[in-house]
Amino acid sequence: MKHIERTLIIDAPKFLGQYVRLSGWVNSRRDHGKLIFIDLRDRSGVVQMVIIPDKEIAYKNAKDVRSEFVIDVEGFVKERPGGLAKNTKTGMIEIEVAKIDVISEVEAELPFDVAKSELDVNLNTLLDNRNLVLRNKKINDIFKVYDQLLKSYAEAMRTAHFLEIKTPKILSAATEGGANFFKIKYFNREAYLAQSPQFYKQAGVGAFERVFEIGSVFRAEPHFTTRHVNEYVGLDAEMGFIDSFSDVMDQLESVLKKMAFDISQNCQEELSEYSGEILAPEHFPRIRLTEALEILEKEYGKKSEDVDIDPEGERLICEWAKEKYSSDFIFLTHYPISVRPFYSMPSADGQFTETFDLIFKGVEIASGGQRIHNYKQLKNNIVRYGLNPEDFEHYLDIFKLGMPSHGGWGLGSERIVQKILGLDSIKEAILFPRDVKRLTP
Ligand code: AMO
Repeated sequence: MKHIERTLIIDAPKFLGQYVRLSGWVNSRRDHGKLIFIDLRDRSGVVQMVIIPDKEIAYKNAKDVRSEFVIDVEGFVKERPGGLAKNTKTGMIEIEVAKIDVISEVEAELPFDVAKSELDVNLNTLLDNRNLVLRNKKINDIFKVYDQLLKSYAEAMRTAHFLEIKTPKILSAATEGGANFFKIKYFNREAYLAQSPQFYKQAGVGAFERVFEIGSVFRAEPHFTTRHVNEYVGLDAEMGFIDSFSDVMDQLESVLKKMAFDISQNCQEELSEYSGEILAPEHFPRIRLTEALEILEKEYGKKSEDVDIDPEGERLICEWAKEKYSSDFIFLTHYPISVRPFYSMPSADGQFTETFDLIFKGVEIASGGQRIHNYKQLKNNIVRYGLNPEDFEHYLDIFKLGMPSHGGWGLGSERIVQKILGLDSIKEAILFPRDVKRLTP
């Protein structure tokens, strides 16, 4: 027979009465003695196929195939008798198979049925069997939402004339300081994995005014939480010639509104599986951190020892914002100098900083603010933070060459997806997550 082109399963109904070729994975197989039914899955959907004994070779092959075998099939698109399964996109048809070729077999014992609509397994099983698990439709769909998120972010940034850059991830010094860096062997020297693109995106402002990056960030945080991993993908941005850090919040707000809009428009099916919804009002509420702490004490009886907010406080302040402003987002502004990095612009009062965190559905998804752009002020601040300016020689160089006022943010991509879909752990929103104990698969 003449070679015919592959048809995607989603398009099969358009070929009613015609002969087509489909390729994919065996989602399930039911042997009814005389008839064999195979549900075939490709990237576009699932379709029922029926194999009758008259087609001897196809029937023999169908007897041998098992779940997850990859097969190539030819057959006729027929109306499905009884019009069953009308709720699926291909439920009105079935394929009467004429020919089955096995492309590859399954050589392993399958630990569970990945075709089930809900995989009733724990997080470790989900992560240990990642290659199989990612084939489950509901889990596969997490990454369709993630894909839309990345696309919307890049589009929003380009529309606002930010240039996309990629910065080095192997550094001679730990960017953000602290203890949460990975030291690596770099030929005969020591090096560090980038804890953020902070210094390089600021350098980007010196050259391009507006830059953004979608890139890996490495944090040696020994945390066992639902919101931390040791490698995540940061959505960073930095913009020059700002009047204040409100400009940065305005820009971030407009990016998130576009991401929320695109996802609710283009990922309706995926959201419905997770009952995900996003409340993104015209203006996200913005309150000072100290005000938030007062609200927590007054409304929820929650006292804070320090001028900072803990995860429980973030959860409660989001509850408050949802009730008062119908918003899943809230900006907390003006963090004290003691909890912000040395490059943060101090406020006029000398106690607080021109910085913010953005909290979404109970979790911090972004940090940002205005940066110090004056060389002398920055150098003095490094000393004030008990750091050695010599360790920041190359970073300080940027500020000797003329720098505009500027600010930016770091936004965690996986936390957004986790929170939109209501996933218990951030790790479910990552293809192959890395945590304290996990370096495989
Ligand atoms: P920060 O350290 O707050 O700021 O990080 C910014 C955002 O990155 C995400 N994030 C994480 N996601 C998963 N696992 C982790 N371990 C993790 N750590 C952080 C969060 C967080 O809000 N240079 C500054 C940003 C800036 O000011 O531009 C920075 O890195 O969503």
